[in-house]
Amino acid sequence: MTSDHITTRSTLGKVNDVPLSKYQVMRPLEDASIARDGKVLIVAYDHGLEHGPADFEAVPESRDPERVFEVARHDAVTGLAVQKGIAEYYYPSYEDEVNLVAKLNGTSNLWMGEPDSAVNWSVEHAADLGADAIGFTLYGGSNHEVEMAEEFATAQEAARDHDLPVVMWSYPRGQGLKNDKKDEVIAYAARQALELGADVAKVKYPGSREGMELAVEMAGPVKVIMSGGSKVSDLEFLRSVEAVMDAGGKGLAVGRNVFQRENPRQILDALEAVIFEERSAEEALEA
Ligand code: FBP
Repeated sequence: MTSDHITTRSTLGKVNDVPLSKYQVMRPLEDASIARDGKVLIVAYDHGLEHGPADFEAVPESRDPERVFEVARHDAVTGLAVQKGIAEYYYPSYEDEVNLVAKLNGTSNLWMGEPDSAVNWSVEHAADLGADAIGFTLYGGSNHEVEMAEEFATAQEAARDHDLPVVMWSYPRGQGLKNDKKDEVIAYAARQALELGADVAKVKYPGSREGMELAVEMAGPVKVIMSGGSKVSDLEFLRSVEAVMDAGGKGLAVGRNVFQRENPRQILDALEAVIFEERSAEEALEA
């Protein structure tokens, strides 16, 4: 959204009567424009780059970015994560209705090397476009982890200068990792987000509430949100989101489980109930 919507340091006040430091400015997620009641529901739509056209086959209308921008106008959605090109073409028409999460790095599926992600735009460029937050992938465990962490540091510090919250797509993967969804691995991913200075850690669902609790504990003040994953049934998906919220998670960043549905607004209604109204998956579906 426009700069009027971005929280400024002067509005952030104090924590425990101690003024916030320059580096804590965006930590209270409650004050960020990408949050509602301290929770986050980001629609991710960078799949055309990350996975290619195959992700749009199930619902061909989802090829059209405008359809997803329209979906992101839903009240429950606190941000839309897209790459630079989509932001440049479409965001100017939606800046009053949609919060932009500028996904700074990303790589196509055409290249099969050790996990890595090119930085495709700068924080300055994203801020010029009116971004409300930045998103950045870190593949911990990849042979490219060191370079990616250095690139993250540059982006994170620039984001602090622009008062933009930092969402880390924290996805351990690489030749050394046999199971990237084990509880300990997801907890490590959440911890990396804390250690490296993210405000929000987007991690894969480890498969249980207990696994998510460990990740939340490891992340300390960093808000942990679940990464959507491939499309599953309404009930299975909502139950995983419910487990994440019960574990102390703060929401979700989701792509395929929204735009691969014929009626994305219906699942967003249900997600609103589970994330913001603390309803169960079953209640959300009955509503
Ligand atoms: P989904 O909800 O569709 O899983 O999207 C979340 C996301 O992180 C996207 O931002 C990204 O394009 C994709 O997952 C990456 O998927 P993968 O884990 O297969 O690389």
